[in-house]
Amino acid sequence: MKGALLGCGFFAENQMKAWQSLPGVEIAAVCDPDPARRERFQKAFGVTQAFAEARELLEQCRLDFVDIAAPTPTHEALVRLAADHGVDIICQKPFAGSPDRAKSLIEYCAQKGVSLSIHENFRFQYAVREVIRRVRNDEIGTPFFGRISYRNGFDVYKSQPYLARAERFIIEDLGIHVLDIARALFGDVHRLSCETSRINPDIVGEDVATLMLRHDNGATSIVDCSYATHLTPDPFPQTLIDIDGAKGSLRLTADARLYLHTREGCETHRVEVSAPDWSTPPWTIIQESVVAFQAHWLECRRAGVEADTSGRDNYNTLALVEAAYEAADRHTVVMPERWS
Ligand code: NAD
Ligand code: 89Y
Repeated sequence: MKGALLGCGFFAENQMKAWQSLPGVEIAAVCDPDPARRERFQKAFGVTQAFAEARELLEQCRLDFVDIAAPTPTHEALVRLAADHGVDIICQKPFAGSPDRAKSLIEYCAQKGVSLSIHENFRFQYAVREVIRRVRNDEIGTPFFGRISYRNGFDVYKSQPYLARAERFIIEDLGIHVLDIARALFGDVHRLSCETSRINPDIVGEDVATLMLRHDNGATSIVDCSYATHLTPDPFPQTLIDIDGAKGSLRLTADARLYLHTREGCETHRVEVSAPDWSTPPWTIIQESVVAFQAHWLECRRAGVEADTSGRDNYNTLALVEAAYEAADRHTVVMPERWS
């Protein structure tokens, strides 16, 4: 399978290395308006062709798919362009600036007969996958409560300086992943409330958010995120999870242990990842999840089925982000939009 990577920036490097580690797939071209970036990628990863513009790339290369790792404001135009050229699409999160824009992209891709999948990798982290697997396997019975928590003081602005300038920061950039984990565990959300704060005075957007969600299945979950929490050791980029179910409870802790409590007692499972040989701590669990997501996408593409994080599925995650900002702004409970 032949693909092209659109965007040669900070996160694209993980995607490139992950593609190179997977059998039967080749990144035949890259594209970035910044010559130094595209030339570095072309050289470092032995890519055949490099372009300044996606239009030129799509006109000249015969491809099966594009992998969009460019900044969010470019996603819409790149998705439409790729759909016009009849290639399948993977797009980084958040794939559109609003649920309405997302809906029009999903419909456009459907009209053009191409698949749209979203690079939503956090639910593919090994420890998170293990929690999801045990919940779906009914090991704790029907869940009635969850807390999905992401709190650290890591300097994310160093590698991603645009985050410090974003008016919408932690919910749109990071909370989107944590909300997606909540959906993967408990299903879609009927209503939510949210409060936010900005603790770091040097950034524009919110760096702390606390949400309460009521899921369709009756479970309540708390999703909380912070980039203003000083801890030693710093748990970045781990997501910690507590779930209580009718038959037992699960606790995913920062030492990569998963505790399964039932009436019979407690089992402890190590949920450490086997790191890709190119991984760069502390990013290891995220980098492994990039490989896992891309492997899942390839498997689905080969089987002709939708990826778990299709555009349609991710619409409902994006709608939670929008609802969270509305709830925080109006200090009220909001019923999120959903794909129908
Ligand atoms: P970045 O700014 O480091 O890289 C983006 C690159 O895209 C730059 O090199 C830029 O020159 C290039 N670019 C700009 N316009 C383009 C266009 N029209 N066509 C092709 N390339 C273009 O940003 P980043 O931190 O790598 O983030 C990129 C995307 O990845 C964002 O959507 C971000 O939210 C997402 N991201 C996801 C994760 C994750 O874990 N899933 C982590 C970090 C970033
Ligand atoms: O951009 C973010 C993401 O998607 O995962 C972590 C991150 O890199 C910083 O918040």
